Amino acid sequence: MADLLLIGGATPQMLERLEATFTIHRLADAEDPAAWLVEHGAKIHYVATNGHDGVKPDYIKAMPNLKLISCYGVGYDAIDTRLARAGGIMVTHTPNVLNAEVASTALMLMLACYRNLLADDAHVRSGDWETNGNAPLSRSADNQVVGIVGLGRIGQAIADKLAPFNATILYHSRSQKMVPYQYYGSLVDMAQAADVLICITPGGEETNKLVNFEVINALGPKGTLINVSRGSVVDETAMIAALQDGRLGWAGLDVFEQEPKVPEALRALSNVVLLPHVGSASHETRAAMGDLTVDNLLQHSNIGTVISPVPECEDM
Ligand code: NAP
Ligand code: 8YV
Repeated sequence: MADLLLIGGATPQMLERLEATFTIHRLADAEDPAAWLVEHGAKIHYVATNGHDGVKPDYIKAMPNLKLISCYGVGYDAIDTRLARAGGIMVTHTPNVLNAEVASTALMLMLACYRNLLADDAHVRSGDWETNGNAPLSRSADNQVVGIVGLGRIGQAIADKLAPFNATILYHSRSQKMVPYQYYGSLVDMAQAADVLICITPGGEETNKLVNFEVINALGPKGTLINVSRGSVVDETAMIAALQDGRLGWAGLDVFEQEPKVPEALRALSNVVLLPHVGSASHETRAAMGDLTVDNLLQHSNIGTVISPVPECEDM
């Protein structure tokens, strides 16, 4: 049986399937992971990890016989794919199986911001409804101009799910697509034209603080910022300042710069809805992600090919 290093957790269903083919080593069991890898790294042929933990570059270097890193998640910004590829290591991820779930999360955040979901829930629970009367009116989420930042697999699923809300869709990405939505090469211009921005690009260096001070100001006091991509995509400090002084209206966030740390200043605001990175976190979708993570490992172990390589490894 080949040796597999598990970085982070795995569901019981994933473990059951993996245990039939691999000898599993859990990095979490090592007192000193770096020291464990110095001693045992050479026998590891497979790694299963996730979008949060990834694989540190030093760990990749410590596994000279590594063949495949299988990531439980579509975002792989925590894995240095250039380093992996240079070492002949294939990297796989879990695209498509989570599109609908993450799109639902984006819409849930948008609706919660627009319709004051959290404040209205608190109004009932606190007894304010009974003692002080009806809650203030909210804003309609229908007929909005929605700017999608990153019209990829999930971005398109978000656009599809917005159709019944009669949204006008705008989008910004690196390249223009054959879609019936208006393309903006400039994110500032799109933010100016939109009521809502929904961020769903990958993380990493290229998109670091893509939503910056200028973009946030362009979205403006009546604007809503939804982020289901990576915390790094939004300048969190600039966003918090704008939410505090009214330059930005609302924010619905599933992701943060230093997860699971969320700044106290952000948690104190009433014009935000905050989720603990649960964009794909339903039983059904996580099971499908787990299956694909394991399928990639098993197929590689059996016949040397994979199902869903990351784009950087597609021609390997
Ligand atoms: P995808 O199909 O690769 O789409 C990514 C989109 O982002 C593409 O439209 C791409 O534009 C655009 N993009 C990439 N770099 C850009 C840049 N520098 N500037 C502007 N646009 C850029 O990926 P996906 O499957 O939709 O997933 C997107 C991301 O969502 C993942 O990488 C992950 O970080 C995040 N995610 C979060 C959760 C969660 O739980 N919150 C769950 C799943 C995924 P081009 O088409 O022009 O290249
Ligand atoms: C998961 C994600 O939270 O797929 C992604 O990119 O961010 C999420 O689906 C994560 O990857 C699971 O570890």
